[in-house]
Amino acid sequence: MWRARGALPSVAAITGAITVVACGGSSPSASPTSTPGGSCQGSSGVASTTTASYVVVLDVGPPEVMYSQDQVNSQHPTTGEVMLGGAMTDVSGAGVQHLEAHICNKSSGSVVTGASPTITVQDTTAGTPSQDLPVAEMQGVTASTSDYHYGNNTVLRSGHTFAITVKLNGETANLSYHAS
Ligand SMILES: [Cu+2]
Repeated sequence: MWRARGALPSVAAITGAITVVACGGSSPSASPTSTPGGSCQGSSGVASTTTASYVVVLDVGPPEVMYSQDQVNSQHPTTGEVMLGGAMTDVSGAGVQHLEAHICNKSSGSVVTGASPTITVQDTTAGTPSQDLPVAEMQGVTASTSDYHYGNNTVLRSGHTFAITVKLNGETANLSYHAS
């Protein structure tokens, strides 16, 4: 985005501040804060889709060891995730998975942080009603904000297919995941 220094006539010649708005025209006024530099491309995910404004990448894996920021500061873990908001659901038993949704602004690629998406999970194999996933915010203990994501632990029964719906600011991302 920035012009090379060599292309500028001289520092003294730049007297007026020029504000370059990268994507202001497409940002809704109620947009949550986001952090430039992050990317949903940092995670391959198990499924991904786009809405009008966002890229949503779904990741599913085994439960992570979760830490508070204080614990990270004192224990210096090298794996696991730090809780940034919300709370993890106390689920246990077979089929417990860590479900996470990474959300980025489609226009800029920046990671959407501090938002309040909703996530619902429906077992389409069993045909049971969709359930709300309590949304916590977290990121890998050694990761940057590029890993910031929303999600929780939940039971995803092996052999079943799940419809996972992420909604943010009136936009809906429909994703599918088959638990092997
Ligand atoms: Cu997580």
